[in-house]
Amino acid sequence: MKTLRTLVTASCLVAAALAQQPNRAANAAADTPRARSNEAAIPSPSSVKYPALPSETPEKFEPVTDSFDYVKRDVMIPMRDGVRLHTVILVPRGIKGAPILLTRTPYDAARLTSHAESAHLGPILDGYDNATEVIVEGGYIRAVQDVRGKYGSEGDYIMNRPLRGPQNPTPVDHATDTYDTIDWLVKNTPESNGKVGILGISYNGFLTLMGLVDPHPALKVAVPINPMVDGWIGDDWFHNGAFRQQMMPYIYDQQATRQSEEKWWTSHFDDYDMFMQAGSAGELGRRRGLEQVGFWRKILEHPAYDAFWRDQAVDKALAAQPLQVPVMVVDSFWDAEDIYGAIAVYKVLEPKDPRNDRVFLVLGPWKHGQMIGDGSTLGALRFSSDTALYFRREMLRPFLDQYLKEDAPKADIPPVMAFETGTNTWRRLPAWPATGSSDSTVDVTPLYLNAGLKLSFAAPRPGDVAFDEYVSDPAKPVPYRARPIQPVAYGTGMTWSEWLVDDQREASGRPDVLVFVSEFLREPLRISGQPVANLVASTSGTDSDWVVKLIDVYPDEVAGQPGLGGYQLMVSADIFRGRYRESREMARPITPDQPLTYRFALPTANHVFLPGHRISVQIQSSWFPLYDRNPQVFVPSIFWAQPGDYRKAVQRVYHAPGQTSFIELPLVSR
Ligand code: PG9
Repeated sequence: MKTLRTLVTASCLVAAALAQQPNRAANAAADTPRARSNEAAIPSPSSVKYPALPSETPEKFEPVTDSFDYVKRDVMIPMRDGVRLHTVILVPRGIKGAPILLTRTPYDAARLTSHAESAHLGPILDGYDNATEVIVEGGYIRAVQDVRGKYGSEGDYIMNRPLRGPQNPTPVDHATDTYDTIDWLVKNTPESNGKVGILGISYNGFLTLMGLVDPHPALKVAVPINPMVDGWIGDDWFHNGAFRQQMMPYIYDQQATRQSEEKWWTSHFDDYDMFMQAGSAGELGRRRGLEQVGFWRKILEHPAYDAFWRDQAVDKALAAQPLQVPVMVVDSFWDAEDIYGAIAVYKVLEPKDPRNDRVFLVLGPWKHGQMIGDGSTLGALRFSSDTALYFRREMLRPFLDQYLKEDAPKADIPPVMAFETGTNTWRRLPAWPATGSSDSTVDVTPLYLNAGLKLSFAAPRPGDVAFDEYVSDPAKPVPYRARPIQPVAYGTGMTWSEWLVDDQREASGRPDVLVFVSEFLREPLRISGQPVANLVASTSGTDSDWVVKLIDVYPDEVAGQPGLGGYQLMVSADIFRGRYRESREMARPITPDQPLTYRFALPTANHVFLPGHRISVQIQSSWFPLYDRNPQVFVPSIFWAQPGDYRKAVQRVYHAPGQTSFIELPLVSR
């Protein structure tokens, strides 16, 4: 046996040699004759003869998990074109005859199923896209799969891969991938009862909807939550043609690399400054190399609602499909990302359900995805109960059980469960939009903009001042929230997802925001459905954006919650890019100084303006930097507007007989 001395000498020799070993960076810099001569003095590890000191890390470590209450399987499921998709399957230990709950995702299946290192299923699932109580208490097998081209899966990634057809000439899409996945799961999961449910939020909600096209017979139920449905009209990429440039980092992170390890970088604490410095979204993308990414090139090529967007609108695709699977569509009133999708898809599915027992709708007082978290509050709003937990326990769980478990009772769920904000009450409704009932009617009622910045149900009278005006200056666009403006991010302290309930007082004091206000309400005023903006407006420019916000103005003082005194809650709001006034498919210049009508729907609401409150409507021509600036001079593509293109414009909003501006309110009168 080597004496200790020998061992010590040898190890000192090696340690000394290694200590002189310059690091790789130093190596690169010090590749000089002197350094090279040193190299000759340093023995290569393989030539040093010294007693073994074996590695303490085993060649292959085998976790011992037989104490876990679940069995985790990492599998590669073959699709019909040979591409294999990475899927994590979590089987509660010892379970038999259990249904499978599937979520397909571009956001890393491994991450979504390892929120903790735990011997228990609950903690590893706690987090995005896992309604944990439902899965664990419901005794479900959980399957989460990377879509093709992302993370552990093979194949090519296409953002929101279109269905086979004009935008997808290949024989595969998310419908076929879902079918093939379900087929494999029910054949290779002996613990299952052969029934599969699919659910997901946002992009994963889009993927849930894709499973409804030519569905596998084992697919028994689907729950699309806040789904991406139409990226140009009202979901993530544009709203009525105005580009949501704060989504650029997402595109970069999502598509630069398969593992999404290449990340967009920060350059300003205030996103307002970053986007202003670049000038246009196209220029910002160019400066950051975003044109290497296919989806960004497609966005640049398709600023209008052309076939590229129309062909992949999910509501239009599903309208052409028979309904074969029961669906619960889940919507959030204050969804900062996909506020359009759920209602759009519900509108095409509901007519396929004449017996009112296959298509269900839940409308919650939530931000994007909040229904799987805590639903007690949102920003300054308090809902008197955990509305999200109530949804999971009293709606989602019984709905899934009914279709996935042989012995489950019929769920006691009406066709529509709509939370009524203002009164903080769940309403059980037979249809949506609410069409009234035995003791109520819903009438579309114009709420008019009037002279003196008044709002009233009385139309303007002859002789009233005909319009109000403001100057819209692209050099000082209206911030969509108080500065410094955070990026679209979700970590601790990041409040992007709550911005729709920011206090709108912040904007109301600006000279380039018109603010119309009603009298104090003496009676509750209920709206249930989508308000529709009808503006008669002119611009001195040849292009323009119009932002319309319907706002609940709280009393000057609110007992019990002083911070709500005078609070201006945005109940429903959206933007419209004027160049698409005549046609979404074709941008056209606006005739300057010509009062023209702009009509566009605002997001769904189910809200009561309480007595003592007032109704307000704010109008402005920028919502920055969430939306890119309109140069207010018609250019071929706003993505490439040049600094000299951006011009001030005088905006006029008319409220005169024959030129009335109003909001169509879906008024519920009891
Ligand atoms: N729909 C969400 C999103 C898409 C694109 C940009 C930002 C957010 C989501 O899938 O989470």
